[in-house]
Formats: sequence, structure tokens, C-alpha cells
Amino acid sequence: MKTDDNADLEAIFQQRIDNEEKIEPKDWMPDDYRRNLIRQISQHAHSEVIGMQPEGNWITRAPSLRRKAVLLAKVQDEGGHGLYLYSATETLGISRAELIGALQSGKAKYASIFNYPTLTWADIGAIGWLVDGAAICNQISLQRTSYGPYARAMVRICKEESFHQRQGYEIMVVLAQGSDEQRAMAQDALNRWWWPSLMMFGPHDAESAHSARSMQWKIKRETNDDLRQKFIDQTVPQIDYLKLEYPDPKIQWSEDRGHYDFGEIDWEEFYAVIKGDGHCNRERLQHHIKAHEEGEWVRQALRAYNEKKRAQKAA
Ligand code: FAQ
Repeated sequence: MKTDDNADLEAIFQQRIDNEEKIEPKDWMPDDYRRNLIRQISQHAHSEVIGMQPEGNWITRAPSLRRKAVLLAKVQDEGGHGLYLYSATETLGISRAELIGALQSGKAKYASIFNYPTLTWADIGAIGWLVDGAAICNQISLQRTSYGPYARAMVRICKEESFHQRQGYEIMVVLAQGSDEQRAMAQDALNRWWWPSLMMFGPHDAESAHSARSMQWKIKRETNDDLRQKFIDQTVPQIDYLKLEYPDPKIQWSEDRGHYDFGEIDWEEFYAVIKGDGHCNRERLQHHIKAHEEGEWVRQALRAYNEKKRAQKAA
């Protein structure tokens, strides 16, 4: 049961949110706001870091030195995004070790999209174009999220994601204007990545467990379905420019709605993937655990260095 004091604090808190004030780490916040933010920001961080794996798979096989350098820079950027987001989560009073533990035990999720394999070079184009495209659509709106450290991390991340989206689309343009085999590769990648990209926005609003609360607290500024529609409306003309076939026969401009219509997502597939049964779920986590264990000596060295500094200061 809420005490009167808590009810007052909650009313003041909501008023601040309604006034578009940012909430900062030391400000009072309801426990559920804190928990919900820890959940969302940490899952976002995990997504950035696990998201390095599908593209990392192609760094050694990029078709030219230029493509390799660009891809390497992009994958490093994703690691950096993970770090800003882990730091933002830590301001809410949880340690990095707890966050990583939750990822590795399967308690915390990461974006479903990263459980699909990257089979051809065209997949690298499709990821930049569609996956980063969907990520930006969502993150532009999160630049206005109510929690200050998250909003500020988003501003920087969005700048980098725009470059990622452009590099992916440029790969697709080159393939789509290339030989028959290259066009077929581009089409196949579009067909395979389209639906998982739409799933990135999460379940329909009516099925979304957290949306109502997150919208009230302005953690989320637009709903899953609105953002998904925005992404489709901006991406279909880009498919037209590539002169590729639509990956969904139901895509059609609706004069009435002023939006593109599209077919139903396979929600069974979505829920299977987020429960751990996607193509690559086990591989992605095993790889993360292995890399984390191999990095233990770095963490030990850091701890030893910090200890030494503390002892020197105390002396
Ligand atoms: N995958 O009630 P909702 C990127 C879960 S960054 C897995 O609607 P919410 C950069 C959800 O967590 C991509 N799980 O949840 C890059 C919840 O489960 P929980 C990541 C999903 O939070 C590009 C349950 O379903 N971006 O790609 C997914 O209100 C290329 C119920 O759902 C962000 O994380 C999903 N797609 O809305 C990197 C953006 N959808 O936690 C490398 C920030 C839903 O209760 C290469 N996050 N679930 O166990 C958000 O905006 C929100 O968290 C949503 C979900 C929209 C993802």
C-alpha cells in the first residue's frame, strides 16, 4: 500500500514528466520507473553488444579493403553504444556485473533480430539498411525519453546509426545495380531480414506488457505499432528505388490511411525467438560467455591497479 508521502512524491514526479523535465540519477523516482528503465536500457545495451556478432562474422570476408574498414568501424561503434548504455543503466544503482550476469543466464533479453544468421555479404547491406534503419526509427524517439542519461546517450548513438544505415543501403544499391547473381543476393537478403526487422518494434500495442506505463512515464515516446508503421512508410520507397520485389505481397499504399498497408507478422516465430529458440540464440550467448571469460585477466588487472591506487592514496 502506498503511504501518503509516496503518493505526493509520485504526483510531483508525474508533474515533472508532464512538464518535459528530465529525471536525473539522484532525483526521487518510483521503484517501478527505476526497474522498468533498468530493464529497457540494459536490454538495449545487450542488443548493441550481441548485435556485433552477426556482422563480425563478415569482417574477415568483406569483399574489399574499403568494405572491411567500414564494417570494422561500424561493429566497433556498436560496442561503444553498448558501453554508453551500460553506463546509463549503472546510474540507476545496478552494477555492470549484475547486468552481464542477467544477460548470460538468459534472464535479460536482447533484440530478437540478432538471433538470425548472416548467410551472404548482402546480409551486411540488409542489416545496415533495415536493422539500423529500424533501430534509428525507435531511437530518434528515445532521444526525448524522460531519463536524462538515456536521452543523452541516444543523441550520440543516433548520429552514428545514421552512418550505419547509409553504409548498409549503399551496399544494397551496389548489389541491386550489379549482376543477376548480385541482384538475387540483395533480394534474398531483403526477403529474410524484412520480417525480423518489423519484429524489432515488439508486439502489437494491445499485447505490449510495458507500453502503457512506459508511455505515461515518457520512457517510450511512441508506441510499438506507430514506430513500426513509420519504419515501413520510410522504407518501402527505398525498396522501390532499388527496384527489388516487395518482401510482403500485402504491401500497398492506402490513400485512406495515408500509410502503407502490410501483412501480419508471424508472432509465433517472434515469441519462439525471444524465448530462446531462434536460429542462433545459444550460439550468441555461448560466444558472449567465452569472450567474457577470456577477458577476465583485463578485469583482474583493472581491479589490481585500482587497489594499488587506493593504497597509494591512503598511505
Ligand atoms: N526482441 O511490453 P513490450 C540495434 C520483449 S539496437 C526481444 O512491448 P517494451 C543497434 C520485451 O523486452 C536494437 N525482446 O516491451 C544495432 C518484453 O519482455 P521483458 C535494440 C523483445 O520494452 C544495429 C516483452 O517482449 N533496441 O539494433 C522485443 O515496452 C545493428 C513485451 O514487450 C532497443 O532495445 C524484441 N524485438 O518495448 C546493433 C531500443 N520486443 O523485458 C548492431 C530500446 C519486445 O518484460 C547491429 N527498447 N520484446 O522480459 C525499446 O524501445 C523497447 O524495449 C522495445 C520493446 C520497443 C524493444
